[in-house]
Amino acid sequence: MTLRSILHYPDNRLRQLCPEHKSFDSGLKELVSDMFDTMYHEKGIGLSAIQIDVITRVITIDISKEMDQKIVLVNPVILERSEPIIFDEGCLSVPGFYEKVERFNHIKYEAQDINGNKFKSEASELLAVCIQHEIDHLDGKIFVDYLSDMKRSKIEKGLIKQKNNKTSSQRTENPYIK
Ligand code: QAP
Ligand code: CO
Repeated sequence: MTLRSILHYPDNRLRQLCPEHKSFDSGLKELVSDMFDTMYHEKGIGLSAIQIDVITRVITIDISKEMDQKIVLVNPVILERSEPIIFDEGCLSVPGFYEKVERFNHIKYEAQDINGNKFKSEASELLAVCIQHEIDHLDGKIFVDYLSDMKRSKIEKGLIKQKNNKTSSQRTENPYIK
């Protein structure tokens, strides 16, 4: 069990374009294991490697209540998109803020699994939205980019304030807030 600290908006490290992931080895298994540990610990449903400062195209997802349906997507690509849907989104890198974002309700996608095998699949609703949200991270995008300047700056100010208000004793209670 290894928890990694999560980068928070507006950290510029979240703005990098992640390169294709190439090594399907024990290093990837360790990364994915740490990502699930961190994601479950923080009560998330999706996490991309860049959120823990690993700049590569790897995503973990689990939208099940029981937290027993792990999905790993390496180098995911969306092949087809359907009608739009408006979804209330949050993000582990934007803690405490949720806003409506327009996404696609149904997608067909391709990815590699943890062993490097290519597969195609489809997703709808929450899972489809989650995949789109996480692929955005791999391209340096965050859901707040879709909001009005006013909403985005409100969130940015709120998070900077949150960070500045943490004393060192509070910091040891929650190691994920820098
Ligand atoms: C992305 O987001 C997502 O603010 C994954 O205090 C979100 O796991 C896809 C979280 C919505 C589809 C719909 C956020 C946890 C988790 C917070 C997350 C928080 C604690 C967000
Ligand atoms: Co996110």
